[in-house]
Amino acid sequence: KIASCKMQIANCNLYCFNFSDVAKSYNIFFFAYVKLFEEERKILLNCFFVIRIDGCDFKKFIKLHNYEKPNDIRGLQLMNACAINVLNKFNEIDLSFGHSDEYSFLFRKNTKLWNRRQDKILTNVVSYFTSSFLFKWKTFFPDQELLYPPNFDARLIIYPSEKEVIDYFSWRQADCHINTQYNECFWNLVLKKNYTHEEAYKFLLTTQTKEKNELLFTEFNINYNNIPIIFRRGTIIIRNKMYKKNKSHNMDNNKQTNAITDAITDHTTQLTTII
Ligand SMILES: Nc1nc2c(ncn2[C@@H]2O[C@H](COP(=O)(O)OP(=O)(O)OP(=O)(O)O)[C@@H](O)[C@H]2O)c(=O)[nH]1
Ligand SMILES: [Mg+2]
Repeated sequence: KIASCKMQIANCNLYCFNFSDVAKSYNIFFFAYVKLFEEERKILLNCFFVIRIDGCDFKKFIKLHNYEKPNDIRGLQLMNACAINVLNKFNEIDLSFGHSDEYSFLFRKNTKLWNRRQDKILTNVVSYFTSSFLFKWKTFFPDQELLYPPNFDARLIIYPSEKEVIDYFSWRQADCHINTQYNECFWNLVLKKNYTHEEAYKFLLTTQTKEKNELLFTEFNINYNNIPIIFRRGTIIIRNKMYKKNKSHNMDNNKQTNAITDAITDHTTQLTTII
């Protein structure tokens, strides 16, 4: 492929002298060699893969669009609606998990979608999520004008077995819990005790989980465990209509995904929808 590419580049150099003539002729074959530079990456066969999308500079987006602090249920419901849209569009995603400005989508091991072309799958998922976000904005924020178009980044991570997939989602769930606990403390210090952002940040720098819970309880009369589970643990959306927690899945083609879902929902995550 490379040799043929080089040959065509050499040929192209020869033709450079007559470039305008060639261009005039609109002969596509003179230019088509540039396609050879394109790379087509395929996702490793027989592996799970996760696509994680994340809002770009959402700290700014959330501030400008007057999200409630520390958590805005409208924002999470909008993200969940976009994720359901994605699951409805791409039927080889079996499970997804989201919190804050991020969502992760788990594709099944034997996905055949677009012959497992990585760029095609990744870009379509993130662009569909983003267009859904714009499309559904007014439903969840009827009184807030969308001031500029938000964008999301995306990455695709390949996992060879159920263990890594379960650990991946456990990691994102732990991240959700740590961020929620931190933000709850931070915004209560700022809004109710008039700390500056920097003071609140410095105050929380050395506190551990237990101390944060005590702070919330003693200073603000907040029992962390009473904060809605959607904020503390995020949201899971699963596809399988037949799915029943902790039941055997003999009738099911997707035993692996069900095992993963069982393991993840054991963390008492908010399970929003089974579609
Ligand atoms: N007030 C408020 N903030 C939120 C809410 N959900 C997410 N955030 C904030 O959104 C930000 C998301 O974190 P990041 O993704 O690390 O930050 P980012 O600004 O998007 O930066 P990049 O992802 O690196 O581009 C954090 O600052 C969260 O506190 C919400 O419901 N209310
Ligand atoms: Mg972000």
